[in-house]
Amino acid sequence: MKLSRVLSLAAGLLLGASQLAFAANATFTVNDTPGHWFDTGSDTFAGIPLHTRSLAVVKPGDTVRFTQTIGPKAVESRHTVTALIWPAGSDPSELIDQDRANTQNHLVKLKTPGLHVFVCKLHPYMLGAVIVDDPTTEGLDLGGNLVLLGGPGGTVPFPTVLSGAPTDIALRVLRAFFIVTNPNNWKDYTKANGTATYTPTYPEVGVNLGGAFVPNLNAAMQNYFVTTKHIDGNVIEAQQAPAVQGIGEVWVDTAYELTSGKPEQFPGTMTVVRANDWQVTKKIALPEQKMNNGHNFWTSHDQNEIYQTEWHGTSLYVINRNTGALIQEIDLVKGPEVKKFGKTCHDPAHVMTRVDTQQVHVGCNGDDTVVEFDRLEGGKLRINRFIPMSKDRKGKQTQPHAHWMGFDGKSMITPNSNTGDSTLYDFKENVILDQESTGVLPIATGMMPDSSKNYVSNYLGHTISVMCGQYPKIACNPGQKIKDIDLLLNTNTNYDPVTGAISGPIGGFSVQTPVSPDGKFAIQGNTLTGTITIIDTTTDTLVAMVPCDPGCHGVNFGAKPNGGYYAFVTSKFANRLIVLDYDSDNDGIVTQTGPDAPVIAGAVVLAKDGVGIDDTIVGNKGFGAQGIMAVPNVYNGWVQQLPSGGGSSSFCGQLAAAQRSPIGGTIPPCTP
Ligand SMILES: [Cu+2]
Repeated sequence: MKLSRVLSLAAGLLLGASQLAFAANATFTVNDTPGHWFDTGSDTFAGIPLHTRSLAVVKPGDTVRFTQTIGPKAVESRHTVTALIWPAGSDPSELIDQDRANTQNHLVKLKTPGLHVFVCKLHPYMLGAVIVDDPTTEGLDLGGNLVLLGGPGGTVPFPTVLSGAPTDIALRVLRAFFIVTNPNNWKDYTKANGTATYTPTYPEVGVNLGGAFVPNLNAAMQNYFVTTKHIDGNVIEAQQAPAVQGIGEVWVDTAYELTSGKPEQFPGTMTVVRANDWQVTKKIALPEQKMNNGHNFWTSHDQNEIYQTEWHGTSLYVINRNTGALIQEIDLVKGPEVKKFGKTCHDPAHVMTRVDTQQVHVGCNGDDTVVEFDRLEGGKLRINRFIPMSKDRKGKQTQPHAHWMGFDGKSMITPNSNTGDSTLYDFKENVILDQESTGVLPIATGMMPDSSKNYVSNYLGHTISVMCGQYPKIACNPGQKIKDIDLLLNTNTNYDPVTGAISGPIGGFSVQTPVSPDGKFAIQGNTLTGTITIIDTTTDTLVAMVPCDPGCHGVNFGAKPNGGYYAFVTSKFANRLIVLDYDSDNDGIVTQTGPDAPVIAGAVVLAKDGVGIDDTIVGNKGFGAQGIMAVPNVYNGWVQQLPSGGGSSSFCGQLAAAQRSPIGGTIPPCTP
C-alpha cells in the first residue's frame, strides 16, 4: 500500500506513513456488545477514521486472532467465526468455520490480498472485516472479485469489480457492514427535527478494487448512496402512530438497548407498546439476571405470561405480562433443572407454545435440540425433554433458530442454520418426518394456518423455501421442498445486481417469514435491502415490497380493529416499530401499486425514557428490535384459546367474528 495518494484530505495525518508499521497480528474480541461484536478496540487506522471498530488491516501472511475467552467480555453465549466474504482464489485454509457453536478462540492466517469478512452463523449480524493489504499496491486492497458465502448457486464469485466499476450488490453489502458495525450509523428516529439527515459514514481511506484506485472510500460510498441512488442523505422523517386505536399490546425485543444496571455486553430490554394509544409503557431489562439480548416472545394461552428467550445467553424467562415482573428464570445450561437431562440449550432463540397441551418449545440455536417445557399451575414451566432436530444424531449440529408450530400442536418446523436444512417434526408419533435442504443459513419459518405448507427463510440464500406441510393439499410428502421463491439474485428479475436497477419486489438477508393468521400472505423482513416483502400464498410469488429500515428483521401479525390484521415489523439498526396495514380493505389481494398496495398505518418510536420498570436506559435507545409479539395472540389455533370472560373489553370480545375463526368454521363462544 502506498499511502501517499490515499487521501488528499487527510494528507496531514499521513506524514511519515511510509514508516507505518503493520500490526503483526490483528485481534478481534468476539463478544455480545451491540455493534462491536467483533471488536478490534480501535476505530482508526494510521490515524484515519474508520467509523467502525470491526475492521482490521494486515499484510499478507499475517495471523488474525478471534478471542472469546479473554477479558471481562468473555462470552457466555456460543458463537462461530465463519468466513462470509473472501477474495476469489483464497486458500481453503483462510476460509475458517466451525461445525459446532462454541466459546473458543480461533486463529487464521490470511494470505490473499483483499477483503475478508467473518460472521457468526448463529447471530449473523456479528461481523468483522480484515483487509489483507499488499504493500506494493496503491490503496488498501479490497480485491477485484470477492466471493460471498451463499451467493447465487452456493459459493460463487461475487464481483466487486465488473468492467472496472463496483457493482450495486457489492456496494450494498459494504454499506450493510458499516451500518451494522457502527452504532453511529444506525437510523435514530429521535433525531427527526425536519432537517437532520440519515447519512452513514465509511472509512476515509483510499482503497484498491482489483486495480481501480478509489482515493476515499467514504466519499465514493456517499456519492453512490446519497447522490446517485438517493437511498441515504434523506431527512429523517418524523413518525406518526396509526390514527386508529389498536387492540391489546405489542411486545418488542429491543435487544441492543444499554441499561445502567448491566455491563454493555449484557444488552437488551423488552419494550411494551400499548396499542390503544400506541404508547411505549414499559421497558424490562432484568438487570439482576443480566438478561443478554432478549430475542423473541410468545404468550401463555391465557395471555397472562410472556416467555422471553435470551439469545446471547442460556436462559428462558417467564414474565408477568401485566406487571412486567419476573416469575421464573430457567437457566438451560447452568441451572439445576437441566442436570438430570445431561443436555444443554445454549443461545435459546425462539419460543412458541403447543396449542393442544400449552407446552412451551424453545429452539436451542447453540445446540442441536428444541427443549420442551410443561406448564405448571401458577404459570411456571418445567423442562420435559430435549428433542433432537437432527436425523443423524452423530452429524453436524442443526442449530435450530426460529421454529414454528402447527395450528393443532401436532407439528413443528425448524430452520437449521448450521446444516442448511429444515426439520419437520410430528408430535403424534414423536418422529422427525423429514429433514430437507432449504438454502444457505435458514433462520426462520412460518406455517400455513392449516399446516398445509411451511415457509423457510434462507438468510444467506436470498430465498424463501416453500415446504410441504403435515397436511398437504397438493401431492407432496410432508417436509419436502415444493419450491424456492427467489428474493434477489438467482431468478428474481426485479433486481440488476450490477446497476442496482429495481423493477419490483426484492429482499436480501431475509429474516422472519410468518404467515398471516388467515393464511393469505407470508411477510418477510429483509436486513440487506431494508425492505418488507409480501408473498401471496395462493401463487407463492412476491406481490409487493415496502420500504423498511436498516436491519429490517422481525414480523408478526396482530388484530386490526374491526377485522383483518396488521403486520408489525421491527428493525435492528433503526428505532421504530412499523405498523403495516398490508391489506387495508381485507380483500385478500395485495399489489405493488394501486388501491390494493400495502400502507404503512404508522410507526412507534421505541426509544422512551422514564418507563423502565427495573432499570434505566442509557444507550442505543430503542435499537436492536428483533422478536415481536402481539397480544392477544390471534394465530389460528391460538386465538380459539383466548380466555372468555370480561365481555366486550376482553381480548376475545374485541375481536371480529372472522378473527376468532381465521380460516372459517365454527366461531367459538366468547362468553361475557
Ligand atoms: Cu453469535
